[in-house]
Amino acid sequence: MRTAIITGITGQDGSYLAELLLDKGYRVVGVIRRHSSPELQTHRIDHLMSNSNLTLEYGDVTDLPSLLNVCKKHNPSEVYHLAAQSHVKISFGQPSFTTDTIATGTLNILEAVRLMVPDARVYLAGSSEMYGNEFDEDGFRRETTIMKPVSPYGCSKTYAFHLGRTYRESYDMFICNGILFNHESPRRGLNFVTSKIVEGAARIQKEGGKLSLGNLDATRDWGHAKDYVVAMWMMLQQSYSDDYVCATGESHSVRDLCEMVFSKLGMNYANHVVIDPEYYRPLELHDLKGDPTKAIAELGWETTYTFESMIDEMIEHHKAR
Ligand code: NAP
Ligand code: G4F
Repeated sequence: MRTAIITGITGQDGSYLAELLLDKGYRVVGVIRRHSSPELQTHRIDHLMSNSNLTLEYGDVTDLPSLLNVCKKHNPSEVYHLAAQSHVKISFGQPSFTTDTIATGTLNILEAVRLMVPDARVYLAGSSEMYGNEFDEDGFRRETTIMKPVSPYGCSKTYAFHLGRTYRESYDMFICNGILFNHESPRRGLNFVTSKIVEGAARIQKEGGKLSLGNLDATRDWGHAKDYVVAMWMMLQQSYSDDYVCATGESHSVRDLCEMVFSKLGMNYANHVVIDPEYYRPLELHDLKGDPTKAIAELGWETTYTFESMIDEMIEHHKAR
C-alpha cells in the first residue's frame, strides 16, 4: 500500500486530494497544526475521519523537527505540500508569517524529504500569482512565461518554485511544481472572492442587505478544485518530474461573476454590491489566463467542470446553508 503525506489537508485542496488518494487505495497521513478549537479545524475532512487509512499527525511547516518526525515515522512514497497562508491580500498585512509558511515551509519540507525519504516524490503548490502582471504576446501565461510577482504571497511562492527546481537538479529528487490558476469549490474559504460573492448573494436573497467588494475589473481563470487535485496526483505518476500550468484557458472578471451569480438568484448585482476600498490591494494582479497545453499533452489532464457548472455547485451549496 502506498503512503502519501499531505500538508494542508484541512484546506480546500487538501480535503479533495485526501478523498482522491483514499479512493485510489493510498494510506494518507495529514499534517495538521495545533488549534485551540480542534473541533472546528477538520470540518472539510470530517467525512473522512472514520476511514482507517487516514492518519492525522500534528506538525507545522515552520517547524522542521515535526516534518522530519512525520517523514521518518510514515516513510511516504509521495508528499503533497499544500500548506500555506494562501490569501494574497492578507499577505500584505502579514508578510513575515506568509514568508515563513510558504518560503521557509517549503525549504523545511524539501529538507525533511531529502534527509529522511529522498526517493519520495514531491508536489509543490505553485501559483499563477508568481507571474504578476507578466504574460506572453497572446495574453496567456505558460511554463516559460517570466515571473514577476506583485505580492508578498507571490514572492514567497516564486522562491518556493525555484527552490523546488534547484533541489530537483542538485539532488536528483523527484519534485514537481504545479503552477495552478485559481480553483474554487463549495469548500472555498469565505474570504476569497468567488465564495464571498456566492455566499453573500444567497444571504441577500433570503435577508436583503449589501455586499462589500473591492476591484470588480480584475479577471481570473477560475476552475474547480476537484479537477486540479487530479493534476497534482498525475504529476507524481510520470516517469520524470517537471513543472506544469493547470488552468482552464478562459477568464472572467469579478464583475462578470457578480452578474452571473446575482442573476441566477433573480437579482441585479448593481442594486446590492457596494465598493469598499478596504478590499483593494496595494498592488493588483489585473488579469489572469493560463495555457494548460503541456498538462493536457503530457499528463492527459482534463477538466470536468465549466466555469458555470462550478458556480452552480457553489450556489446550491450556499443556498442550502
Ligand atoms: P487553504 O484552503 O487556505 O488551505 C491552506 C492549508 O494550509 C490549511 O490546511 C492550513 O491549515 C494549512 N497551513 C497553513 N499554515 C500552516 C502551517 N504553518 N503549518 C501547517 N499547515 C499550515 O488553501 P488551498 O486553496 O487549499 O490551496 C492549497 C495550496 O495551493 C496553497 O499552498 C495555496 O497557496 C496553493 N494555491 C491555491 C490556489 C487556489 O486557487 N486555491 C491556486 C494556486 C495555488 P489550517 O486549516 O490549520 O489553517
Ligand atoms: O479570490 P481572491 O482573493 O483570489 P486571488 O487573489 O486571485 O488568489 C487566489 O488565487 C491564486 C492563484 O492565482 C492563489 F495562488 C491564491 O492562493 C488564492 O487562492 O481575489 C480574486 C480577485 C482579485 O483581483 C481581488 O482584488 O478578486 C478581487 N476582489 C474584489 N473584491 C476581491 C474582493 N478579492 C477578495 N478576496 N475579496 C474581495 O472583497
